[in-house]
Amino acid sequence: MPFSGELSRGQAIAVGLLAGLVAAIAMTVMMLLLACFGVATPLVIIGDRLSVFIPPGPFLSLMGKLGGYNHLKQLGVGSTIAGQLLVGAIAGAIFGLVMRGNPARRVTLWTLSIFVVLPTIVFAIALWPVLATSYRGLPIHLAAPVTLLGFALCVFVFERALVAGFQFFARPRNERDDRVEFTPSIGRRAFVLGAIGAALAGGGVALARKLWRVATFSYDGTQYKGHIVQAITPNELFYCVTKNVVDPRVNLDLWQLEITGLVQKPATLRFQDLHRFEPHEQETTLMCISNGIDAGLISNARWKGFRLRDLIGSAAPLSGAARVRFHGVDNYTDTIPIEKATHPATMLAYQMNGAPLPHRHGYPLRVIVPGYFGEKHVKWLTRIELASADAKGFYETQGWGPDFITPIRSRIDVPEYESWFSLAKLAAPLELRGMAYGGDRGISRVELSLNDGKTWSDAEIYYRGGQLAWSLWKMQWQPKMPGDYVLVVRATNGESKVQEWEPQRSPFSGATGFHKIAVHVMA
Ligand SMILES: Nc1nc2c(c(=O)[nH]1)N[C@H]1C(S)=C(S)[C@@H](COP(=O)(O)O)O[C@H]1N2
Ligand SMILES: [Mo]
Repeated sequence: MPFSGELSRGQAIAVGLLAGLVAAIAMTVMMLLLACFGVATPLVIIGDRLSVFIPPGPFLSLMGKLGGYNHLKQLGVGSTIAGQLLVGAIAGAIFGLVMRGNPARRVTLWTLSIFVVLPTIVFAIALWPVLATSYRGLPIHLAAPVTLLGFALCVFVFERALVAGFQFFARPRNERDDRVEFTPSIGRRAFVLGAIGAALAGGGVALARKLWRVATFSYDGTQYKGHIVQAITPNELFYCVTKNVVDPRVNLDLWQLEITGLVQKPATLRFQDLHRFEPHEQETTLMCISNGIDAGLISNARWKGFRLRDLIGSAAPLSGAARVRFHGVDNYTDTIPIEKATHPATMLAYQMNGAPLPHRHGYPLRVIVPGYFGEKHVKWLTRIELASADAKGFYETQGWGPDFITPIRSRIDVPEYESWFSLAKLAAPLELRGMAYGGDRGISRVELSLNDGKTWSDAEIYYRGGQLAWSLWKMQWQPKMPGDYVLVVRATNGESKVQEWEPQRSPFSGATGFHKIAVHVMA
């Protein structure tokens, strides 16, 4: 026996807590480092796993309380880190108590089993559905083992750091001296370990800041509305919604597109292989299911890519194939009926307004499903799976839907809500402008009411986006009298269906109704 020292109960707990905390910091730093390389870590996929259990009602009210989706994500990552540090410190304290009798005992097998193998098994089981996540675009079958390996590495760092940290206290001060004295050196050693922990934490903060700069917080929820609205939304202004904290940056050398499931000829394609399909270009508007009546989670672009039906056709679907399920590299999935998937306007896009698809909009390939809510337009696509039955998508599992076909919508972009005008100063009529969107059925008419819906007159459609895109409208208005005006807009789609409020439609299937604004005219 190298020494006969024994820690008091209190000392064992204190030393264990400190060693556990420092080890948990080291583990968290390892996770942040892996995250910089696009590996999925518990910091984000625990949130992915749990968020599907939050129904849209509580989800929206939570978002309201916290001040938005981004704050919800920050809370998710923050509490995962805090929870990790807490669990690490507690595990360290228990470890300290167990080791108290013989602090310098050699441990490997049982610490490895308890701190590495066991957590990895629990992690694999609890997070099974979200393991296949890769922010570099690894194929699904590789993404899951890489995530698991990354996690095992992180808990291995924890285990090694805990054991080393604890033994740092237990080691005799003088190698030849077998009388171990914990005091007064215990305080000094705690200081040294604490300093190491603080230095590690500093490194972690530096990594976290690096990640923060590329995180989605700066752009998730970007809206496009108001006076800036043009026919085609510039890529950098296009609305954006993502479930991710840090979006994928796909490496084309790792990425592949699989066509699997109920097909006779499953295929795995590299990006360059796609060019054997005939290119196809079209203008299409996308709108998020959560887009409020007056909101800007809607934008329009020209997309270039391939018709999905050409790819599906090349794989020879079996007769039972009724649904097509898309998988993104970020483990986002959604499903559409085969009839919609093989419609000539349903496409896979690799270009947006003439430029390669921006990373945040799904580089290198995304789905475009005209007339369906944004949810179905899966970004960072990596697998197309033909199936017999429906499988709920990411947001659908939360409780969004069940209807994913966009209702008719229109919006007044100019003037702003609660604008004030003075009749005396009006040199020319006011120009009212806005958009109207009819899903994949186009827009045939836009009407405006200046008296809260009592009477209507036609607006001029000055930009016709065609079947799949929004149209833009305008109207000159010369107010005759001062007063408070309530302006309302309503659109008619290409099938003569007039926009309406659908009280029977679930609010989680997208809002219906009319955009109204109040405008005040003074003498
Ligand atoms: N892989 C993946 N695809 C996704 C999402 C996502 O988080 N991951 N978000 C969806 C949602 S909710 C919407 S509204 C649209 C938004 O597309 P955009 O950001 O390009 O405007 O992408 C959809 N596709
Ligand atoms: Mo969305």
